[in-house]
Amino acid sequence: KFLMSRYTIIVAATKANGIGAKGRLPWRLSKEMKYFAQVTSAAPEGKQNVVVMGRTTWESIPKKFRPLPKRSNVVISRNREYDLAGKRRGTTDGSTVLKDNLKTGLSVLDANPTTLHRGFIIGGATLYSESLAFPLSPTDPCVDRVLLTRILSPDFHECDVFMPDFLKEGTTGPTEWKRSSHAALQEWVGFEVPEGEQEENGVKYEFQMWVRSV
Ligand code: FOL
Repeated sequence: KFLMSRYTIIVAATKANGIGAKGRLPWRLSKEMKYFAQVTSAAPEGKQNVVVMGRTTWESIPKKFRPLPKRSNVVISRNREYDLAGKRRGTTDGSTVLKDNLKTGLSVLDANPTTLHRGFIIGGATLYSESLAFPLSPTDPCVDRVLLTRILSPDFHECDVFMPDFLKEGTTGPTEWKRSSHAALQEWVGFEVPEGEQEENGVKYEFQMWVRSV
């Protein structure tokens, strides 16, 4: 194989890059969550996207929502005996596989190009850090896009997990991240997205897309 697929990180983060507190999301933003569901579910007829997540993120998703429906769920855990089956809801909607590292987790997409569409890394801190690190070899999978929902206010000081500051020079390799226009964001996701500052429950946020050429 001479080119591995490219992956997209999707994340909601405060200005200090806080993403979670006490094993859950620090906020409850239903429209923002709908955006997450719509972006990660949108695929051509007959295809599904892959959502790759760490074991802690899997456990943070309410049982009634996991596996995330209409998406192929991949959970990463070093524990090959991790009991996914015992912890998933009893329906046939959605599918879930366990992989023991990010590289093999992402290989699911390359292995099934006719049934799978896009690959999303949905967290948490460990997978965001690993996947933002520049690929060690040209045959390694890599992240070239971040769909960032920037939580503008309040600060959510209770956050106890953070994503790396991918916009700070040198933290995610030698390449430069550039912010896309709102039109480019909408074109990529394939539906209309509200532009500028949004507000829900007193929380202000903005939908952004960042890309790098790799
Ligand atoms: N990215 C963004 N932009 N916002 C997030 O909240 C987010 N959350 C995670 C990863 N990336 C994100 C990880 N945490 C669900 C819950 C927690 C979670 C991810 C997903 C979840 O229950 N999702 C349902 C939506 C249910 C609803 O509509 O309320 C889904 O079907 O996607």
